[in-house]
Amino acid sequence: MPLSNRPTLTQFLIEERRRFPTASGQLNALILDVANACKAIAKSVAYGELAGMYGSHEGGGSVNVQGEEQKKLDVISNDIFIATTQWAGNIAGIASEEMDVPLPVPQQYPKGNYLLVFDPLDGSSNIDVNVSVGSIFSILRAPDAVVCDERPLTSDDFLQAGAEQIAAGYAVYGPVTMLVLTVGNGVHGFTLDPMLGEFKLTHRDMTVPEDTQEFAINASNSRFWESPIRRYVDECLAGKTGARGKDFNMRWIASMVAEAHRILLRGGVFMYPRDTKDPNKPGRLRLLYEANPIGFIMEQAGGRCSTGSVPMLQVQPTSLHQRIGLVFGSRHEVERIERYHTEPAAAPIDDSPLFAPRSLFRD
Ligand code: AFP
Repeated sequence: MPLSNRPTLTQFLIEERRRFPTASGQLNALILDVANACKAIAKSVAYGELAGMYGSHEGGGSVNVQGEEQKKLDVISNDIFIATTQWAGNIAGIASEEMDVPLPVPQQYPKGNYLLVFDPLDGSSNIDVNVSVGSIFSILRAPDAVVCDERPLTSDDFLQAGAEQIAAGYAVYGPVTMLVLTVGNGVHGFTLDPMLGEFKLTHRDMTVPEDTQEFAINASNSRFWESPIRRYVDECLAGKTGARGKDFNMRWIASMVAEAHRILLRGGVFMYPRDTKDPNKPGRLRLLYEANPIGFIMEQAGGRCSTGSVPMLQVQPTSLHQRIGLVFGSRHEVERIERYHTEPAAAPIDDSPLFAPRSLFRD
């Protein structure tokens, strides 16, 4: 299709809104503000070292609430998200990976009907080595009492199950910048035209293939995995000669947005499961601004997202920066992993020293 015939994100959103004649327009306006934030971050990422974007915030030693080192671009991206979205009267508050507590909309701005939650730059430990990174966002409804100024915003206002999300999406800053969005009516991908500065619809109704022969997991954690995950990965590695009867390929970018994007386009399964590495961290990824938005996208694209045991979107959050085991991607593979979590009978085979790698019963 010629470039000029492709709808812009604005046109797409206006056409979507026609399905809801009573809608206020705040949601569309907020999504466009988020898209503007992503454009500004894409520009910063693209300039890289030319604009002094690489390296740690404040020369190192600066950590976020997760105890993770903050990169310069983490902080810049967070500031861009806030500056771009808080002024317009579309939101009542913001929560971010980079902020300990939620940020209410400053008094000088009107409050809107939504809460915005985001990871401003996922995969930022890859930024200095020029690997794809991204931004992830989730839009929730704000409680009426907060919108009407009857009470202040609290962290608890953000503790909504993923199924309550109104919209979610991510931008991936790769060889091209793309924005992938769901407002609960399928998943659609927009490519940034760098000359026009416009997102154009290039991928309508994205769907995740139900089957796959590709998986993604950080295998250096294998000794900490629970047995259902070890069983699944062992079976993938056994390939044609094992229980699955087919060979699998493996990918690990260590940038979840980039992995999600690959899986959305060609299938696959991503696992950052709950493990025993650190009893204080049940999983590495965060429920509200990583697992839930990616989960909403996967489910809307016909894929599946789970903690390994239960559907992600049904989990009731208990804290703002809660971590959780995350498995998502091609539906049949995620269902298989969920099934392995319900089949304790299968686990002893993995756990038995007799069947351990390089033991009597394994070659
Ligand atoms: P950063 O934003 O700190 O780079 O973390 C990104 C991330 O949470 C997620 O995108 C990756 O899947 C994961 O970390 C990879 O990290 P490890 O493989 O090093 O555990």
